[in-house]
Amino acid sequence: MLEELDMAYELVMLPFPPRVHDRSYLNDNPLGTIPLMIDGHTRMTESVAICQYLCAQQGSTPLQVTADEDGFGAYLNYLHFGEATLTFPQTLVLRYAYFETPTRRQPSVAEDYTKWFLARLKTLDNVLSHDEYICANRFTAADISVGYALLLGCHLGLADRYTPAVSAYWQRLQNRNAYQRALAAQQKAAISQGVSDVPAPDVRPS
Ligand SMILES: N[C@@H](CCC(=O)N[C@@H](CS)C(=O)NCC(=O)O)C(=O)O
Repeated sequence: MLEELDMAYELVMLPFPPRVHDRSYLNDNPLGTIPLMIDGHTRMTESVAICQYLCAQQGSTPLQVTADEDGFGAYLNYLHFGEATLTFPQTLVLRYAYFETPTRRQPSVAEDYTKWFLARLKTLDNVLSHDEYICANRFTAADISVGYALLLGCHLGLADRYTPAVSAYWQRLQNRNAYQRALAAQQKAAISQGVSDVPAPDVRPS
């Protein structure tokens, strides 16, 4: 979002999950979750709210859809669909396929919620088989929200189970210059701060 908006920022990387590997982070964010965005006195931990906040900081940006536009309802819906509906089943896959200790892993739970995630993704097909972006006929913060879930799906090894329309959409999102810059910024920050930019597979959040 920051790269798309061309806003200056400092990126601090943390070992994942910080609640286990960097407990001093709990002083900044008692939830222990990432992301945490700090802007002056403002502290925010909800990704979609951060996107909305950054849009508002810009005043006017095509990345948000305003109430007087046709796609306003779809924009709000998909903005929240990404974080609320798509990443929820993914967190169960992450936990029960990767983060739990081997004896507590639940392959059947992981597979059930994988299927659930993939079924929810299919609902995007109706739009993406004829539109390039998820709403308003242009790239918006809603694509960033849905795109994050597709990125996480890749880390979970699910990309080859995306439908052709979703795969093509995900490729379009990855081709964006801002996305490429964000990945490069993450890698540079990880190297200079001595933190891996890929979550360790065998840690266990409580
Ligand atoms: N609703 C939050 C979710 C934040 C969240 O749960 N982040 C996960 C990573 S995607 C996390 O930090 N988990 C580590 C933990 O719970 O200790 C958002 O909008 O970003």
